[in-house]
Amino acid sequence: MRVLILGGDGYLGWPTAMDLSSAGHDVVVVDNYLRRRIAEATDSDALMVAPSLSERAQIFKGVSGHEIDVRIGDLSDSDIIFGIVRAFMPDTIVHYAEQPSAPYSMRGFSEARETFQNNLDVTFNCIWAVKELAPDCQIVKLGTMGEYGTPDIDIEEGWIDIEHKGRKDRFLYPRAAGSLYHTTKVLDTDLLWFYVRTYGIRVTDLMQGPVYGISTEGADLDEKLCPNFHYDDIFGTLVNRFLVQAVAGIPLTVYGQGGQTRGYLNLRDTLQCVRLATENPADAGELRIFNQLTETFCVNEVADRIKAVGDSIGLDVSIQPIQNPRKEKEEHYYNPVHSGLIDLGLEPTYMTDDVIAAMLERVISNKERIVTRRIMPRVRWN
Ligand code: USQ
Repeated sequence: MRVLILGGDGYLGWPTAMDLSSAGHDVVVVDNYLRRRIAEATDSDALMVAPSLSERAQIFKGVSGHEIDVRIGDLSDSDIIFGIVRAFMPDTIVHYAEQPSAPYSMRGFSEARETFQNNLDVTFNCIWAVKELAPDCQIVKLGTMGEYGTPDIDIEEGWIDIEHKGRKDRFLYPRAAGSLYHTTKVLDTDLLWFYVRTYGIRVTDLMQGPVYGISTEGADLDEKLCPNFHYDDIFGTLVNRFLVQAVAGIPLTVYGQGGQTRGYLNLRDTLQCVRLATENPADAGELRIFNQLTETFCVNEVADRIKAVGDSIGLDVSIQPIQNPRKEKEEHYYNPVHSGLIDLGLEPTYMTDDVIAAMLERVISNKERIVTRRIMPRVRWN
């Protein structure tokens, strides 16, 4: 298939490009390095230095023989995306090209506006490029489990049947996001749904939980191909942050009571899910939604697991709850359905002690690169 990856420089975008290219697909990636610029401006650089996309594509070709075509451009400019879609005529567009940090989106007016404009503009341009130029192309859109918030009922996969005054209908599952970033993903879903039901485009919206991990088949071919592994308060996600804190000897930063529960998955499973969605497209006129997670943990459980494994390999890990910089429930019900991707063939990589130990070893080998001032939260919700 011809696959166009929007946001190909990201933590997920680059490993996805290598994975789909290794699977024999024809891959073009586009990025404007927005995340790199924000990381530099906020002193939030990743643990390992990632070469430019073109350099990584060259290294990847050298070690695997597979070619990835790189374009640098701002996808919020409709001319850029229309030009690329017209020339490449993709069968699938994997859309990751969004500002992905909840804390950054809550930092102030200009960061909120930048997140809002970038994320909605890219989604809007992507929809129109497909509708006008490649109407049979599937959009595989990265959404987030954070769209749903933490309701006191089970979270269905995107849709819910409601009975009201003796009549029944099916609706998008209610959304209640906890940051402006997560809210842009809610708005994306609504936009996609409007264009699906009005113009019959085909879309898969992946409601993904926080991802962790460094290793993938492609990334393991050469150190320079590894994903952008962030541990800072802006782009770092919970598990990756705790791994680095454990290695640096900094007490694990549990926010508040630590009962916040989310659906986690290994980076390797993100690749499986995106490949499954790509190779088994949604029907024309269908907005197919999957909850993309493999297991649920609360923050305290993640901290306890990483402490236990860290201590067993000779690290001295401690846990120190700190005041929660976010506005979120710290004790709540959480039971998301996540059977759709399993039914399509996903084979989960669970967060076993061996998986945690391997990630810790990888961080230990980069220990001298850890910049400890990037760890404590610098953005508060209020
Ligand atoms: N948390 C801590 N201590 C920390 C960092 C986080 O207790 O040092 C807590 C947070 O308060 C939250 C939970 O851990 O309750 C998860 O936080 P996170 O930073 O791992 O995840 P989040 O900000 O929600 O965002 C990340 C990605 C985002 C993706 C989302 C999936 O950055 O792009 O959409 O995970 S989800 O969380 O399901 O919405």
